[in-house]
Amino acid sequence: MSDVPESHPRYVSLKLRDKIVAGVESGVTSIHGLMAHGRGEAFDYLIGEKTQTFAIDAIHVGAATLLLAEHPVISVNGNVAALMPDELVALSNVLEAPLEVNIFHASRERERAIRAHLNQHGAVDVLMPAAEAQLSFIDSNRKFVHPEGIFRADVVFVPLEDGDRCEALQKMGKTVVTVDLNPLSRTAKAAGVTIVDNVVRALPLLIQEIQALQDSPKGILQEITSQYSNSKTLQAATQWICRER
Ligand code: PTJ
Repeated sequence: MSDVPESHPRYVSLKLRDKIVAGVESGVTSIHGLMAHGRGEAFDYLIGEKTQTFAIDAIHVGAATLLLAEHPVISVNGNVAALMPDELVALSNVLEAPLEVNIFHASRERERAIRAHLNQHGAVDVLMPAAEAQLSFIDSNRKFVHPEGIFRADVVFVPLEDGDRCEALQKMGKTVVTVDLNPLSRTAKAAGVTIVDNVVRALPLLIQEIQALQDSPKGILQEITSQYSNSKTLQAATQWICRER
């Protein structure tokens, strides 16, 4: 870890970089994760490094969607595991949804390192990809899933994705709730609900929103989801980024 002084104007951002670097060093995060993080940083800069209203609205809908799910599953890759292990476990507990390791850059060792990392942060059971359950419409390593996890899920929470699997999951009739700082990405466009925000800000807010909505009648949750348009959210985020300041 670098010794960034708290007084540094980019303290928060630099600490996040430290987390990703630590993730790479401990075998949790792929080396490619550094580039993905940098791309995220650039978009975060453009949205003012704050959770904007388009994200707050999507978090509200994402929470309702996850609460309505019969079999929600939380997909975990090397970046989100390094950044937010405690919050992933908290989300899994509040939703009573399993965490499932699913990575793009194939590595058995890294899958095991992610599981061990989640276990160290309190996860009891972490589902792992299995050869016998494969997603359709996708050729990458992400096609291998757990038969009782993503394979059977009706709603999958997929923070920080690379696009292909999100499209495949949607084609298979599953709903994807994602967090992606880039409103132009394939994931953002293919998902049912896209939270355009940094996962480090969005995840605590999503957990709070799920707690706030969890005793709501099904009809109220259905009303929340039925009024949502993901393309309008992406349009709002893109307009926000492009507007003159
Ligand atoms: O662990 P693996 O092998 O599954 O690999 C994970 C990464 C993220 C490396 C892999 O999925 C990948 O290459 O993703 P992409 O195609 O770079 O897409 C990542 C998306 O997440 C981009 O649209 C980024 O803008 C966005 N992003 C990066 N960091 C954050 C983020 N979105 C929200 N919060 C972030 N902190």
